[in-house]
Amino acid sequence: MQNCCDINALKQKALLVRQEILELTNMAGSGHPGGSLSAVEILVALYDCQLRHDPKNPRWPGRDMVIISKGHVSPVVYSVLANAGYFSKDEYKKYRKLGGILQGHVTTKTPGVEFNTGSLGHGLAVANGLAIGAKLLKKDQKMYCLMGDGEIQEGSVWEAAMSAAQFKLDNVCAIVDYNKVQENGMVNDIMNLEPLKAKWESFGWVVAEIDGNKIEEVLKAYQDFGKINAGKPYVIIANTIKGKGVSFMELKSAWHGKAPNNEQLAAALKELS
Ligand SMILES: Cc1ncc(C[n+]2csc(CCOP(=O)(O)OP(=O)(O)O)c2C)c(N)n1
Repeated sequence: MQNCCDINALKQKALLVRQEILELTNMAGSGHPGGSLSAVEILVALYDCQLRHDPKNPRWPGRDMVIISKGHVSPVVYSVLANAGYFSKDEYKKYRKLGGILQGHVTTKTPGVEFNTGSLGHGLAVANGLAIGAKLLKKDQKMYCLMGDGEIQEGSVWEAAMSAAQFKLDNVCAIVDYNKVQENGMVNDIMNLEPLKAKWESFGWVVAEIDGNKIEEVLKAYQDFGKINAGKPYVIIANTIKGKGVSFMELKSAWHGKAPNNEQLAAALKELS
């Protein structure tokens, strides 16, 4: 387990991760910056302050596990993992290249990635299975699952939500990156999720609803996990902004799956700094 839970240090880390998301997608000429930028604080706080893990020994049997169910947000995942020490940043050069360990959607080729994802809607069921396994083996392990708001329109997510409550999986923490935008437009226009908190509660979950781009709120939500949800699964509804930090990307579905060109990269980095 590693920790640097100083708020200013975490904010600096978040800034660095945002810069790397933009650089990685620019270098590859493709990728998913929008839903990566929204999830920065969620993953920085998780890996730096909450998770029991050992980047030098990614398969340590006692570790907590993270399933990146919205597997297209590989830029934020790779930046957070590299900065945690799972692998060298030299690998960035081969992002989205054949033969590299950093593929466009996350795979277990990458140290620190637990499960191949990309086809949306499956991660929560996987986290549930891991959580049941940990309970059967009487291991104190926690399972985290990051999902998108467009993703949770999938029916399979709600089957998994039901079963987590049925099996009393209080070692599962789902995180919904509620950035309000999916691939082709606004979530509310395509398939409205509201009332989202009441939906999860009615499925038997304990819900924390927060501003997911405020590191202090994200930390508090993680700290409550395991304390206030005895016998029930826990979900963090993280209200975020798609494209957070880059004004011309914010809340624009056009930046869901498009890389910035050199000019756009320069403008974005200038704004972030
Ligand atoms: C089953 C499935 N259907 C469609 C896609 C194509 N797809 C990739 S990302 C995406 C939008 C996801 O939206 P959201 O979950 O809100 O992601 P975020 O905004 O956080 O990036 C879609 C439809 C997919 N990967 N899997």
